[in-house]
Amino acid sequence: MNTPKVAVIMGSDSDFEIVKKCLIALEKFDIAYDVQVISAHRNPQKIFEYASTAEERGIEVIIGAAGKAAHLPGVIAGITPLPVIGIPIQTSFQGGLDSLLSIVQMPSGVPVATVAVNGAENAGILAAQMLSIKYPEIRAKMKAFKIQLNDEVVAKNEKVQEIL
Ligand code: RP5
Repeated sequence: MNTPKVAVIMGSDSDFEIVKKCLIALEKFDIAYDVQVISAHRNPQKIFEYASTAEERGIEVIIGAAGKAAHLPGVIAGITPLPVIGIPIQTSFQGGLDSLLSIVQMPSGVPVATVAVNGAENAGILAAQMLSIKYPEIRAKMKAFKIQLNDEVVAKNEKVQEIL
């Protein structure tokens, strides 16, 4: 098994169904990942320990998924020099607006690259794009993925044209 380049941390196991979409995206680009359930609120010592040692373990991007008062990605970004991507998890309060604002409204100096509510797939793709700056094999897969996206829309348009 390759050394994980991406850490995917979720605040609770209840986030896992959404987080799976991120793991599938990373697998598409053959990116090894480490997945953990660590809560910024319920075990803060552990998140400090994990985030402060991630770089020395070879992690290059950290993805944090959390819902409600979703401090996890921001706390991670405050600890590590690595780029952090946040996934706001949908909640019963206004469709997850609580999670989104908790993650996106970071103070100056501590950014979290925030994807849409439940946007776990995009978090995986964004992590792959960050890594593609350094790894040509990931860049090549990203270019192929872009062509695939284009081809899918062209095919959809052709179907619509046939109906008209
Ligand atoms: C957050 O609180 C987690 O990320 C999760 O989205 C939410 C609810 O957690 P559980 O009560 O289901 O463990 O910290």
